This record gives sequence, C-alpha cells and structure tokens, in this order.
Amino acid sequence: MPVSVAVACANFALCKYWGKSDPDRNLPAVPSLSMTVDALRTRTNVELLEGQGEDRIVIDGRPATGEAARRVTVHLDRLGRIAGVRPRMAVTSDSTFAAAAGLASSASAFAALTAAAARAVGLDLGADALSDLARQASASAARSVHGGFVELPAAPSGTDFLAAHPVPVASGLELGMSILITSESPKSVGSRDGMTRTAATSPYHEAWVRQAPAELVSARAALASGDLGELGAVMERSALRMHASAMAADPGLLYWNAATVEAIHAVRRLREGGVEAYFTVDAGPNVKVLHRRVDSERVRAALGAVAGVLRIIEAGVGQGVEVA
Ligand code: 2P0
Repeated sequence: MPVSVAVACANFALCKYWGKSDPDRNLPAVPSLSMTVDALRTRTNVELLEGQGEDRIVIDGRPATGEAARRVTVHLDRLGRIAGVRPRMAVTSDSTFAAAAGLASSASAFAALTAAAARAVGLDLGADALSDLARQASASAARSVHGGFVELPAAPSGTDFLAAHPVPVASGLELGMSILITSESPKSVGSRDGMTRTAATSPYHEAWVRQAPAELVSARAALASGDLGELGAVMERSALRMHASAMAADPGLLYWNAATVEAIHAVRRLREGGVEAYFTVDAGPNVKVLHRRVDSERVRAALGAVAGVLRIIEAGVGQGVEVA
C-alpha cells in the first residue's frame, strides 16, 4: 500500500488557549493567536493495512500505548466517519523535539496526522476542513495547519465547525522565537486535565475568559501595524494571566521551575538593556522569547547564561502543514 506523508510545524500561542466552552466538541472558550515555528516539526506517515484488527501506532520510535494511542485511534475513527471508510492503519510519527514538555507536541502531531490520514483515505480537504478536523483532536493543532501567525476564535458550546485562520503581519516585522529549554521531562498534569481543573476550581477562570477577547483584538492590531512593544505586552499578560488562573486551581497547577522564573527576569533585564524581547510560557517549564530576527544573537548571549537554561532552540516563522 502507498504511504501518505505529512509534515507540520509546532506553534506557540502569544494569546493563550486555556479552557473549553464544550469539552465534547473540543471548542475553546477563549480565542488564541499563535506563531507557527519552523524549528519544531512532526513528520507522520500513514499506510492503509489489509484486514481487521488494531491500528499500528508508533510515536518517536516506540509503539504507542494508553491515552496516546487512544487519542490517535479516536481521531482516525473521526476521519473514517467523514470518509465513509475506516481501514486499519499504520501510523508512524516522529517529532524533532520532546513530547509533552510544553513544546506543543500535540499541535504539530495532530496537524500532521490529520493531513496524512486524510490523504491516505482519499479525502481531499481544504485548509478550513483540515483545521476544523485537527481542532477536534487538539485545539492547538487547528493552528498548526497554517503557517505564519494564526488565530483560532472562541466558539460557544454546540458549534459544529471551527477552523483557525492566518492573520496579517506588518511587512518588515521579521520575528524570531528563542525557545529556552529548562527541562525535557513530561509534565505531571497534561494541558487537557490542567485546563479542566482550572475551569472547575479556579476562582480566576471566569475573569480569564472574560478578558481574553479584547486582548486578542489588541494583539491582532499590534501584529498588523508592526507594533512589537504592544504585541509583547499583550503576550506577556496572556501568559501570566493564564498561569495565575491555573495556579489558583485546586490543587494548584505550577508548571514552572526555578529556571522559568530566572528566565522571565532575564528577559525583563534584556528589555531594560534595549532589546525588544518578550516571554511566554506554556503548560511546562520552558520559556519562549519573541524578538526581532536581527536580535537573535543578543538574545542567545543574554539568555543562554541564565542558570538552569540547558539550551536554546532558535526558531523562525514556520509554514503550514505540507503533504508529501
Ligand atoms: C496554547 N496550550 O494556546 C495553550 C497554552 C497550552 C498552554 O493549547 O485539550 O493540547 O488537546 O485541545 O491543544 C495546549 O492545549 O489541548 C494548548 P486540547 P491542547 O497553546
């Protein structure tokens, strides 16, 4: 049988998604805005198999088990329902980075899986349909269907279709992202469980959801006009407010380690020294720093020396998912 191959890049949200309006349909309660990053990629092969039985799923060289395998199978079932056929499949997925460490592995993985499996079963889906389908597996994956800067709107419970779309960026605003690795261990509470717990128990969750739409409008405008200072301010507020809400859950969610805090202080010092650099942190202890591409070296020199920063991955703006 021929093998269908797709490659997708990870993305990091400048305005964070944290909370669902409809867990069954996997709809976000807040809009998010991300940058697709070229340095972190997942390549997924899907081959149709003869006969009945279980799918064969191999992730980063190891047969997938438990929840990871279940999420892939459920997604293939979803695709099969649309295609009207559900053959047994062999899925091989390889990422260039550690899974489940706050490096957006489910974003690139489910974007690539959706595109490769759609091709394998003969579904010719446009970008909107691919994004909607990827979103049902993992909301951040909807954004990885596109390159550049991407918005995933919020949607009320019961919405049937929700896709991400690219947003314009001012010409001349050449951005890079430096990813400060402080740990590559899997996090103890995954994003999905973390956001469920936050919504159920954090007294700040409602306020988080309420303030998010206006913040996204500001971020979109700043990106379009090339105002990095304003974009960075919104980005840092989004990260800190998301984590403040998560920390206030019961039991509290603390995704940071000591180096996360050191790095945040170092970014602020860098800015006082005249380099426009802004941080964000996802559901893990690694810190991502947005800056102009021309400042990459200065950012590396300053932040590579921070205690607990193991290494830095430099990323540029990535492309949308590609089917080979
Ligand atoms: C984001 N995160 O906007 C936020 C910030 C993590 C922190 O999207 O439940 O794995 O599969 O839809 O997409 C991670 O959440 O969650 C995420 P599901 P997903 O990037």
